[in-house]
Amino acid sequence: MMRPMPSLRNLSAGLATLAVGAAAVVVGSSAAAHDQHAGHHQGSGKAVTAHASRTVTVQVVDHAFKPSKLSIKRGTTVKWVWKGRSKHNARAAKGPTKFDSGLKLKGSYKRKLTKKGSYLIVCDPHLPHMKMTIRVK
Ligand SMILES: [Cu+2]
Repeated sequence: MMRPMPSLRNLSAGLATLAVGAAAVVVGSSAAAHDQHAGHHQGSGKAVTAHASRTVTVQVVDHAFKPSKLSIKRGTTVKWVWKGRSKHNARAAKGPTKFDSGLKLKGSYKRKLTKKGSYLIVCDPHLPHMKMTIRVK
């Protein structure tokens, strides 16, 4: 986190995006490792339960969401990671809750989905074809 990675800035946008993705994965897995570690200690059940929800990653590419269909449990966090060269957004056009990542070129956007139902996620600049569905059970 504190360590600057100046050499990565000189790489192509695609590689930089990959680096961002890799960094995010490192953060995610260290958090997961922490949770696992906590799970080995008896008596920390409440805290572990609170951290038990998982994260599912959706890649935002030119011009599609991958995967385009998700079926997840309530409480799962969906993380969209931008990988393309065009700006995209991830907006819940239909569903129990509404949200919008805003137009982005890189980086990521996370949303914890706590309400059951069917969500239609669209990218506004690339409608009608750039969309995905998420079913929260
Ligand atoms: Cu798009």
